[in-house]
Amino acid sequence: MTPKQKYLFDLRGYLHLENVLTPQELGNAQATIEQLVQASPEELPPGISRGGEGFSNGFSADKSLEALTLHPTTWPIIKELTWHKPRFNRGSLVVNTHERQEMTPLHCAREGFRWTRRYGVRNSQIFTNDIVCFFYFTDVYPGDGGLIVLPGSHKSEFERPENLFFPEPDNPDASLHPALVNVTPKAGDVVIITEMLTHGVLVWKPKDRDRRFLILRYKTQFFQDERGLRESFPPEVMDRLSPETKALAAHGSEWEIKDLVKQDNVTLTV
Ligand SMILES: O=C(O)CCC(=O)C(=O)O
Ligand SMILES: [Fe+2]
Repeated sequence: MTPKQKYLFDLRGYLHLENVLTPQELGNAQATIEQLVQASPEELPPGISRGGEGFSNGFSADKSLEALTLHPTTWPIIKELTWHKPRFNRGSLVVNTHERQEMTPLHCAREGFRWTRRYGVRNSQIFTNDIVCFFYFTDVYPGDGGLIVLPGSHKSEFERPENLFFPEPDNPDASLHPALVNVTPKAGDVVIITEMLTHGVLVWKPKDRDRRFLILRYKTQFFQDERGLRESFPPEVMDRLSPETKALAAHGSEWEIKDLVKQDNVTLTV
C-alpha cells in the first residue's frame, strides 16, 4: 500500500480504489454477469446457484471474474494486510435491485467479542484476518442507496448502542447519521474493508438500474471458523478453477509462505 492508502485504511477501516479495472477487464466481467442474469437455473455453470440477490460462487463463472481474486491492484494489498498468509474463501456475485425493500442492518465481525477476528498494527504493518473486496460493475450515485460504513469503527472498543444510527429503521427516506458514509463506487472501482468495520446496506432506490458487484473474501491461510479446514468451494467449482486460484484458496500453516505469494503478478493458467 502507498503511505496514503495505509494511513487511510488504518484511520477509516476501508479503502475506495477508483478505476481499478481496465475497460477490457470491466467489459468482459460485465458481459459474463449479464449472461448469468439472463440464464435459466439449468444454464448456470455447475456449483453456481441463484439465491436471494445473487449467485453463490459467482466468481467461478468465467475467468474474467475468477482473475479478479488475484488482480494486480488488490493482490499486493491482500498480501500486506494478511502478513503474506492469505486465503481466498468466498466469492459471491450480487445483483441488488429495488425489489428488495429492507436494508441490511449494520454489522461487523467485531461485534459479540469474537476473538478469532482481528485488526492490529505492529512495526507499522497493518494486520487483519478478515478482508472483503467489493469489485463494482455498475455505478452508484449519492442517494441511490447501497453500502454504508462507519469509518474508524474497526477499532471501536464499545458495543454499538442499538438504534443509535437508525432510530426509524423502517423509514428509507430518513437522513443518514453524520457518522456514517454511503460509499458510492463507479463501475471498475473496488472497495476494500476489514470485516471488523461496522457496515450495512441501504435499500437500493433506482428502479431502472441495479447494483452489480462481486464480493471476494479473504482470511489468513491458517484461520479456522466453524467450517474447520474443509474446502471453501464445492468439487464442481474446484474442478474448473485455475491452479493459481486453487493455491490462493488452500489452507496453510502459520509459518509457510505459499509460492503464489512470492509472485507480484499472477496470471491465471487457463
Ligand atoms: O451489499 C453490500 O454492499 C455489502 C454486503 C455485506 O455486508 C457483506 O458482504 O459483508
Ligand atoms: Fe458484511
